[in-house]
Amino acid sequence: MKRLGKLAVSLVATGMGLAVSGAWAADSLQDVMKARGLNQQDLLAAAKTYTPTGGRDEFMAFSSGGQSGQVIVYGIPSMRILKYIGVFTPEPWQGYGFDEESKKVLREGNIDGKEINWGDTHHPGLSETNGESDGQFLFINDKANPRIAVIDLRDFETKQIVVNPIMKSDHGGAFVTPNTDYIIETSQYPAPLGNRKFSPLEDFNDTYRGAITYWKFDRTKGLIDAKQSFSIELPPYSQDLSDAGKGPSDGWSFTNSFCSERYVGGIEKGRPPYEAGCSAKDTDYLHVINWKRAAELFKAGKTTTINGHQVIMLATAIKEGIIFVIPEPKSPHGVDVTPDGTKIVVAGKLDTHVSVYSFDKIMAAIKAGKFEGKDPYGIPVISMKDTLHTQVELGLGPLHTQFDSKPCVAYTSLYVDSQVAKWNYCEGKVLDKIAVHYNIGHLMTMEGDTTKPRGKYLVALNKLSIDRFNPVGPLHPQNHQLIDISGDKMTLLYDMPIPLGEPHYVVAIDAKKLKPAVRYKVGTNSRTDLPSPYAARAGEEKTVRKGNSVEVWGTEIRSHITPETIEAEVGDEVTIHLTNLERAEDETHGFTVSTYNVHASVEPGKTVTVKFKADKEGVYPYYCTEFCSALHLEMEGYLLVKPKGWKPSKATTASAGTTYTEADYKAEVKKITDTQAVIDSVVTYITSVNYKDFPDVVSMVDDAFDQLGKAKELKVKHEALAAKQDWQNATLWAEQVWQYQVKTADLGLRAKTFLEQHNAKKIK
Ligand code: CUK
Ligand code: CUA
Repeated sequence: MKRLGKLAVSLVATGMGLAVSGAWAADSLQDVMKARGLNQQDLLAAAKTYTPTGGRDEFMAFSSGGQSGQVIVYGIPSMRILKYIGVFTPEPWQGYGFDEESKKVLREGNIDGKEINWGDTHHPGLSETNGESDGQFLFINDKANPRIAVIDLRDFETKQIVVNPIMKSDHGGAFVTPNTDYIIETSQYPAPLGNRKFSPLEDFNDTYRGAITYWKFDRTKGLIDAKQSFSIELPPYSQDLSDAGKGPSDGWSFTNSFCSERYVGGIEKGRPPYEAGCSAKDTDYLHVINWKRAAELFKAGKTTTINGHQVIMLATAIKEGIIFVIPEPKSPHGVDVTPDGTKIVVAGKLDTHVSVYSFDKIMAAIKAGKFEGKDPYGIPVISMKDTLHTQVELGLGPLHTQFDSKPCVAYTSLYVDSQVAKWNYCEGKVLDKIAVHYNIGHLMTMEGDTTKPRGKYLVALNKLSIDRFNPVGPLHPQNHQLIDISGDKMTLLYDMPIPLGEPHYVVAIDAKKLKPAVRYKVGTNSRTDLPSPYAARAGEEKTVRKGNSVEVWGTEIRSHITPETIEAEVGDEVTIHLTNLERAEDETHGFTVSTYNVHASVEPGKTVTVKFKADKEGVYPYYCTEFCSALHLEMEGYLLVKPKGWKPSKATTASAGTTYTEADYKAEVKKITDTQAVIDSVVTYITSVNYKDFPDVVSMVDDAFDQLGKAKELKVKHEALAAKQDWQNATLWAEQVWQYQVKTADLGLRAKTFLEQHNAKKIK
């Protein structure tokens, strides 16, 4: 115990700035280069990405987590992973799917009453204001089970999952309109809309359909408003990706497709396989849709209700002149509108070209009523030749396109060639190419989907990594390669393995635009952002027994869970609400109960609930799962599940194993006095500088004084017990005073270090 007192003293000494002497005595730069086989180019790349301790990244990237059903957050250029956000899949660290508040969100993703606990995330989309990323929300789709999730970037938590009521799969989501009025989701594999009934493949042309959904986003609520959302019925092509028009093309959206052959496979019946039947034609169809007009038709009620959802039927859309198609070569993948909104870029996977369409020419053809015919469903077909701005031969397997801050400059991934092509879409010429490793899918530039791309960096999302990393078995990580695009020539900077599913797309935003909170208002349900009715403040904790339910309103604060025991009988429903009372940054507590499959992450201010049936009698320890303080391991308690009607056989009082004497009490008091001296010295330092200018420090100091306040009350208590010569209890209560002191000192020292590192100024 004395040692801990000394520990506090030594912490102060380090905190006071007794710097560790001796410069870094390692090798010279030349030695390191030689030993590690690095050349000048490597060093330059390292210098461009290396971020020293405490350094921040210029951009933040949000990557789909592919089959992990999550979102991966990392910094650019350091490529350091910062967070995995649980979205369609339970994520235990965040308690996602293990506490009641998050389960509610996850269960919004049930389909036909069935729990779906995985997702295939493909396309994250950041909210926009006037066509620019605003850093408020992130949306992402689940291709396997047609769903869209909403993530609030104030706390990087998933707040909503909406199920598409008429589709069976989606791929073309999530793409936003320039003011995030709508989030676009497009089906991939055609199926009968809405109904969950069987329909034979022989009836494919008549009963199977694609669709595009425009989800209305309510920015003030931060939620999709399903009632204000609508879809348009589409032919049974495999609609792929979409992009919203911007600037001159705002109000329109564009969707590419493949398998417009409407081939239904059947190799088992001796027919040629899908891949042949779905790529036989030289062109597929680019869908051109006037979504602003469509929204008016929806408001005017020109819809049919399918599975409770409003759908503008294809015949209506054609009649009202809101849908057109243009041939596009060949089995294309992806469609991207240029930042100025004047052109639309489509890359055909099986064509060596990218095709650049002119929005003006498309509008001119529509205005003139100049069509080359109709598709099999009666949609007017605008001719490719009338609308092409240019076609550029880039290489094999062009897929996705992103844009630079430099005018007319675009980057397209070449899947088969394993290259990125840099090219000029105005003049139609190739500018540069760089090899990537290997088989690139999407690529991404900073804010490259917006009206104001930021240039600087490009990330290649490579499907195969093969030999790039230390082998980890047959399942390889993916490889995100960072490429410097600031000069004329692209240069490769860094390989980052992604060890969590297959990311398809990633979006990045200037880190300065993000303003995440560091704590919640005390008592917040983080999933709704509303005050939780289950919050408890210090001293308000209670356990209520009613029938066969036991409900606990508890709190967590260093280093204590209130209550310390929960008693229940076999078969009881146990509900435990916990509020983290901390204000200090990063003082997260966790909570779990042995064998009941519950877990909560309780960040400062958050209120969460875990719930389970105490179905087996026994003794179940519960504890805080985050190493939150020196006495973290002591942040514990017991759930006692008694057999029904159990009565103690004798009057029992819980007793500690050790007995304490007057000498122990005196040693305790001495330790308190020593530690108080440490605290006083820290307080003297903190109050001698402008600590009030640092909100983070103010929170820490508030918390520290709370802890010390509790110590004061207990001083009276242990002294009274000592006066009665109850050395046992006097010693233990004095020890508790010291516990509060340690926490105060811990916070005080952290505040002091923070102030020193941020060059706090002397004020007296
Ligand atoms: S997709 Cu996977 S590489 Cu789903 Cu956008 Cu193109
Ligand atoms: Cu709280 Cu560990």
